[in-house]
Amino acid sequence: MTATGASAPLGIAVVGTGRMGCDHLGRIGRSVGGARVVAVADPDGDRVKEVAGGLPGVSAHTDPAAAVAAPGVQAVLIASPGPAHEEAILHALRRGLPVLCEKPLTPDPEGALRVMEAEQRLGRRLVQVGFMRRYDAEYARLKELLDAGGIGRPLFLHCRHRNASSPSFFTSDMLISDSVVHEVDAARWLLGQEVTAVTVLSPRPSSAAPEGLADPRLVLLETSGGAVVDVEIFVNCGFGYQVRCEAVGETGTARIGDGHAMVVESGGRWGGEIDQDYTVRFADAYDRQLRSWVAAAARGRVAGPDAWDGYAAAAVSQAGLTAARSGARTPVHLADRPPLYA
Ligand code: ISE
Repeated sequence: MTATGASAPLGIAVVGTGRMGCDHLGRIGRSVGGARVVAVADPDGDRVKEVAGGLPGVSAHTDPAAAVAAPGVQAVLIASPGPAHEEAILHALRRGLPVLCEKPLTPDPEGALRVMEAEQRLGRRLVQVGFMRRYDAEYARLKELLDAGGIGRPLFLHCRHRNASSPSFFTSDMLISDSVVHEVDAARWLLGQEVTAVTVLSPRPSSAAPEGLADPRLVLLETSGGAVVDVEIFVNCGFGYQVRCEAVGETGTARIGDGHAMVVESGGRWGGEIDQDYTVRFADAYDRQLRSWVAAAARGRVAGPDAWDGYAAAAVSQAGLTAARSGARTPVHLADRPPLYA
């Protein structure tokens, strides 16, 4: 506790100073109380020194383990590339530190199982996964409606996930493992069900897609409760960033993501603007996610999607990649859910 009696801000190490890492750094300084960055890590020594140089009192590291062990670190935010997540998480768990890890938790289910084994050895959950749509006001309202039976038993979720353009490093697999993974978690969360099978259909790629990128794709998810989820993933749609979800139930439908922000009527025309990027469309969700995590981490708790959610999403993604290659409906095989994640 500080002299004023206020609890001292939670000291956070941020691992990864790429686009999302720096977005979170700005968010911690701007929109989240009760937290401060005390260490940053990135394998690019020049970059991490530059980033830390703009943050008073923050130590710069190229080794995630050193950042996690730095003085004053009480929690770890991981925003490095997916393949690097597991190592950084295990460093934090060895020190008993709460973690917020950007999605995907790990690139494959085997890595997520190792994370869960480490938490089970600790006897408590410490890892939260960055499925931030759960903190979006529209998704939260849709979940509230479905939970209340507002449209009866859900039969379908029709999802549309569109990016204006994809980064140069984006691969056909990433449409599923890095993008559709959001709909996988959203469907599990909205419906309270697991995904049991995946089918992937790919039309002739858009002429706007980079050479060799299977873009767009249609991903069909079957659920343990008998619902069917269809996801159009289109990462070079050209017109903006658009995420929609329409739930169809036995007694009605509910749709989010129409982006009814300001509508301008002028000169005989009407129209609105479409966000161009996910950090804009989901700015509030990222803020709420981080505030919720900081509050829970300060109590040594996990309040949002946990390592089981990250594991389930990784298992569905792996089945999706298999389905994309084979063209066949591919079942999802999950391990038994440990009691720690009940
Ligand atoms: C990105 O990593 C995200 O998390 C965005 O929400 C998603 O729309 C985008 O396709 C991903 O690449």
